[in-house]
Amino acid sequence: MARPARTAAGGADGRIVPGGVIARFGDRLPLTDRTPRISLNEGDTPLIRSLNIGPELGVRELYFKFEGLNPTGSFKDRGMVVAVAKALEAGSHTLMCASTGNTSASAAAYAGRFGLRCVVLIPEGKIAPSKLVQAQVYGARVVAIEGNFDDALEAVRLLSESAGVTLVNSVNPNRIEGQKTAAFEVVDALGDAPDMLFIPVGNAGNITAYWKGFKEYHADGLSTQLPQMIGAQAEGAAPIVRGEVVADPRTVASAIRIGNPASWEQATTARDESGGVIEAVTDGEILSAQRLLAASEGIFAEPASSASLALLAKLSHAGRVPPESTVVCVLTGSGLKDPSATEEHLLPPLRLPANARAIAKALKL
Ligand code: AN7
Repeated sequence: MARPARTAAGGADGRIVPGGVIARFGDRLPLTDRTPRISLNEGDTPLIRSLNIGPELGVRELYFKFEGLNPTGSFKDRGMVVAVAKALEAGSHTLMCASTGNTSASAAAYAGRFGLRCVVLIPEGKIAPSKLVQAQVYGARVVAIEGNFDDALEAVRLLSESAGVTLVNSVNPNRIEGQKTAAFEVVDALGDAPDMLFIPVGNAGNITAYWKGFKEYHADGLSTQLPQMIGAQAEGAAPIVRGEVVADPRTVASAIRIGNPASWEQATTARDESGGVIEAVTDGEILSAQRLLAASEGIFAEPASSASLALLAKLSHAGRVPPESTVVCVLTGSGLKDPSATEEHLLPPLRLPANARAIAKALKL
């Protein structure tokens, strides 16, 4: 299948070029003639070259894959569009998921657009308020359970055994298929795979998907190498790092507050096949990486996303990132999703009278 031009909307003739992951990468996705070619124009996110952090850390080429610019503000849309297309093809009437927030927002958006019912289970009081608002405004039925994400996932696995209900967590292989397209975009943009890819790890679907994507492109001769996969977990929610389930995961990065990742084994396979590591960063390291990214690169990513940069900073300070490396940090979601975690570390606004001279004086202009 020919791949349409990268521009989101329209060529010289003003025609709207179909956008989205299915239009652009359909030949690498599990589609049939009956799969509807749906889209919310997800994917095609920018790979932003670092201006300041790379040189500060002594990394020759550092890039940020900013997935916060997807239609619902996170990488989940790439996988959701494929999972929903396949659910429509199968004749499902309901999407169901457990979520720390972003999956529910994404599922709800596609359900609304494509006429499906959506039910999401969230851990009560544990998801960022903006993500809950998103799920609600897109029209999902939100059920808050007493328990954590892992409990919610267990429940939806059972509930989705009913006919006509499709589970759209990343245990659904179509989610992984859609999300692997981010790896394709990284290779397309760089002309080859990077040396190292830093990525936050929660339920571990995304690290699984990127690794699959890199391997597929490499097998087809579209890259000369494979990256080391470097996964970042939050210290209070680091089951893979510790090698055991965390019964009561805790971290400011609510998106990755997960104690028993569904794709645990696939994540360790990605780590081991690629010669990478999965390590933990503290909440303090996550929040300072988030502020650094915003203040010195102009990119506002949510705390979970900033874990990838936090781990890069940690490893490079320890001399574990060769200076000539090409490094990509995946920034999985927008900072606007979860500003509350950040607010307490910011300078409050200056309070002044509405008087230009007084303002100029206070600011030493
Ligand atoms: C911003 O929405 O699990 O390792 O239910 O929202 O593939 O789980 C979100 C996960 C990283 C971790 N960054 O990805 C959910 C959910 C952000 C996220 C992850 C999530 P996975």
